[in-house]
Amino acid sequence: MPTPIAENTVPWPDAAVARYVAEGYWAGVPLGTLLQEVADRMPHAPALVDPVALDGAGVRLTHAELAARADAAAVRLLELGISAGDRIVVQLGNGWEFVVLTLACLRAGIVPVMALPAHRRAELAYLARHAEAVAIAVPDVMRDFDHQALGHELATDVRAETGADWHVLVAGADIAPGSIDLRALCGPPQDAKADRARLDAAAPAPRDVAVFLLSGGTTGLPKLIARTHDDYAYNALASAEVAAVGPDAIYLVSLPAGHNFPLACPGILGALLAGGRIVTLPSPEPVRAFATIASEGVTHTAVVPAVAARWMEYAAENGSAALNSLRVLQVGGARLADELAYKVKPVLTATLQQVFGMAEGLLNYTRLDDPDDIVCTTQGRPMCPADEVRIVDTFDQDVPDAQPGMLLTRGPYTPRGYYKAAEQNARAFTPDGWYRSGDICRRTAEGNLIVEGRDKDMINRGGENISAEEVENLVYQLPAVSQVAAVAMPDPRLGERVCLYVVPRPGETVTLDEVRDLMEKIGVARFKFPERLVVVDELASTKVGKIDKKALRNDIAARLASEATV
Ligand code: OOB
Repeated sequence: MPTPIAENTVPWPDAAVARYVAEGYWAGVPLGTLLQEVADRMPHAPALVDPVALDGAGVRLTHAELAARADAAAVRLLELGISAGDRIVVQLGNGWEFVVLTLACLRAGIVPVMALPAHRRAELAYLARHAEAVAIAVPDVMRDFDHQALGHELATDVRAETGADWHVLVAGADIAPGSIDLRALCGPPQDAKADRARLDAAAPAPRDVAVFLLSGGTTGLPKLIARTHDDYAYNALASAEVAAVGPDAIYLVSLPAGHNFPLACPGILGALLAGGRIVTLPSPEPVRAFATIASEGVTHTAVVPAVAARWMEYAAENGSAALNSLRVLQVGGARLADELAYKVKPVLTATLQQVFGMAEGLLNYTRLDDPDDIVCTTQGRPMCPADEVRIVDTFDQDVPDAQPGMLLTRGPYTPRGYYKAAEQNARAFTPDGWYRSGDICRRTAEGNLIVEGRDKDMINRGGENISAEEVENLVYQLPAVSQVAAVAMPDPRLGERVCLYVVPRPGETVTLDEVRDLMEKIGVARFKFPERLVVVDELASTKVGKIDKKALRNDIAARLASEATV
């Protein structure tokens, strides 16, 4: 039996709970019930469009159809023996199966662990163990990778370790023996009324965990963030309001759907809860994204800065007529350069909304009616009046406005600790529950935040956060490596990429190919693979003897600059 989730989560203190309830941020209704209520109010309104599903035939569902399928899928999961409180690792591409399965989990109180399509054996095995998952949901094959085969390898390992039953749910046309056909599981209901009655009678409690999000994390292994129904519903609903996502909104999901940003900021959940419609695409690649925005009349979408830049290049060449319906372009996940921000409205004709958020909770948005200079030079301000933000120095003392410092935060949708991670919690949270985001920010006189840098040892590759320590630990498995440091190198397209500094053992050599081959063999997400390797005799160190990453970052930036000028 998996450990009950509550045993490993850090609750909000009673006084905070009382405040969030009294002030109305926590509505006390589980997400699945809220979604049902929307379907009851507007059953015939379109809810979900997956234009590329089923070999291009597409899937279109109204709110009533989507809710009924979610219920049917929930009951089918329960009948497989998966119970409320159990965890399922969800690694699906963007598409209707992801949405139906996620809503099914919310209805049944089964907790999805939101993995990314890029994750491979190392990450998935870790997530499955750490969350004590009872199943994994994967595509058959995606981008030439056989996810179904890997799912079964994991299942074999887990069954051998725990002796427990383990399910591999597969979305695709090619269902191997032993897999469960996710498309059938997410298909139309047999008896919608009975499904609904059964689920209504056993709805999860509003303070129960609804989803596990992944933290980019600064330590070797990713951490799980337990988001409750109450906190995540607020997250999605308040985001919908700030982004003006209402019943007439058509929201395009093209970033990986398991990310907090496209999932709930306002994303899939916010658009559905507002009575709007979502359109899913497997990627934000501009040719299909532009065509889909035009054909589906998309009004809102979310991208990372690297994608915004690509869309602007594409629009400069092909015009922006396809984007006529697009009202709001949210950009977040990594710092958007001011120069690029100023081009969004002229080139893409949509209102820019900067989003500085984190899976740990706090969301900052520029407001749609902010003056251009605020929208284009700041990363916005907290979404909720009850969000608490402090900008502090290294002694945790508040710094005056306009001075850079480290951002600490607490609030109604920012949990007070990671799941099952007491040791990391002691570092990532203060004793009185402030989350140390590791971001270096400045607060303007109007209360907007500007992200100036980072105090955490991570690399942000086009919005994907990579822990330097995780990469270093992997590289240390090469016997020829004496010392290694992973640092961010600047990149015009992605913002940053992973660069390795390596000191080989005497008489040994280490190459980039060897490192990448090793990571491939272990089975690590490709976005974490270093893209440059610098061999050095020693690593610069600080006065206290730690590796001087700042010096290394400056070194690689200088090397790149001098290469660019030759
Ligand atoms: C979003 O969430 P995560 O958890 O993948 O990454 C959070 C971290 C932040 O702590 C910060 O370091 C960086 O990503 N970040 C930004 C940023 N948005 C996120 N840095 C500079 N400017 C921004 N606008 O990335 C995320 C979650 C919800 C909504 C949007 C993004």
